[in-house]
Amino acid sequence: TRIDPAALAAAFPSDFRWGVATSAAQIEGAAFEDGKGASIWDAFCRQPGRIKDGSNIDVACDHYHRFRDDVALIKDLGLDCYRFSFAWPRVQPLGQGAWNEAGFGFYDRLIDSLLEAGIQPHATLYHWDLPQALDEGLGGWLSRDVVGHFATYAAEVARRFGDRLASIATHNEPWCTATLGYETAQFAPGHTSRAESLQVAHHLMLSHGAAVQAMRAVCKTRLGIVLNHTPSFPATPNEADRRAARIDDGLNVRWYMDPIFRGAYPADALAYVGADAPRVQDGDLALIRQPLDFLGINFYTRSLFDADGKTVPGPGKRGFTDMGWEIVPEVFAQHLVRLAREYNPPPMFITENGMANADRVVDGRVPDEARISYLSSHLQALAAAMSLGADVRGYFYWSLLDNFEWNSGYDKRFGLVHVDYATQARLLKDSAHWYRDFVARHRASR
Ligand code: GBH
Repeated sequence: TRIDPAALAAAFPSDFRWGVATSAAQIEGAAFEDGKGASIWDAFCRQPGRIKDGSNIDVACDHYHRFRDDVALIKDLGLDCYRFSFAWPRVQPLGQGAWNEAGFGFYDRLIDSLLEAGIQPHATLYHWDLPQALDEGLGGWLSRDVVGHFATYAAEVARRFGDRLASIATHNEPWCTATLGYETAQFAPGHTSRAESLQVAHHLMLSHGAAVQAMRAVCKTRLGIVLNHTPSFPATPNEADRRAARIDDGLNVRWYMDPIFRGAYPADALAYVGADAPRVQDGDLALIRQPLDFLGINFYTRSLFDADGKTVPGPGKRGFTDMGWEIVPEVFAQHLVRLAREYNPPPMFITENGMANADRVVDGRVPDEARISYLSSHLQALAAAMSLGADVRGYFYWSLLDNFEWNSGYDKRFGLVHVDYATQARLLKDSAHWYRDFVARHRASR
């Protein structure tokens, strides 16, 4: 059954905002231009075997040089807002000390061109591209010293750009930085220790708190954080599976939500990790628990657990994306309602939601029907969650462009806009046309 876009558009409040999201490392390229320092992802891509297609991010979508065309695409789609990230090593090559004026110049031009096009800029400070010098010199996020360096960087961005940004998020998905970077080695810097990952998670949250405090002193912009939530379910109703899912919920959702909104780590997950628990100093939890103006939620899928750990779900009702992630819009709705009830969070934004699809250009079009149903079913779920009390103010589709999908390289395509990497040609997929029409309908109903 197809969803009626007109009825769906009318379900959203008139001031609801529509956008698309990207991140610096995934699209900018120009990895070593105009004084940019190396990031841990520039280094990770050069280690054999880390990236599935052996690619790197030296060029990516060449957005650094094509940003005006990309802003024109966002305008052409009729969107209200755009979420992007600052590359820390572009503006401060070593992660401490000297600023790189040429790097700031790029974001200055990007923000101005968005504002000229009538698009609200929403920035993220850290979308995984730590300056490599901080990793080599200090041990990266394992070092508590990086907390202070991050706050200094945050304050400088807020001081220069705060009055032109609609919001600033400190971190994108700290769970990914900590777990995939330091425990499973799928992401940079590729370590394999749970104890390290939990210490890193603690430093990430400390750096969030310190950055919010430092930015409050220099700007009036709305401040928040972006968390990735992959709700955990038991594979069967038996007690062992339910316990495994509950523990994962503690390590993924509550490990971040509880310190930020309740001032404590979740007791059950803390007991479960035992000696791997982070070293926490007096005052740390108070620093982490800063009042926030918004909470960004990134939602893609759920995960399933049995007593042995993560397990693959059986054939789902709606199938799987090209990442092998189960398509579960009803979980999206249910989870947002849970967050509203259990945490009473500040206004939420869906800062990412989307799917990878094996897209191909066919006669000058990209027929990505699967993405249209993913998008429309998740928007329907979002409207349902809002009617049940979730206070959500905006939605950003991930992503504007096909781009560098981290350890998967360029093989996975998440964009509304197709990128031909040989020529850098951009082509609106059918889903982009659908989203444009949908947003126009919503605007007409305002
Ligand atoms: C986001 O990460 C990132 O912010 C963005 O940069 C990225 O391109 C985008 O999503 C697409 O990946 O691993 O099979 O158990 C999302 C990362 C996705 C991690 C879902 C946990 C759980 C499914 N999360 N994943 S699985």
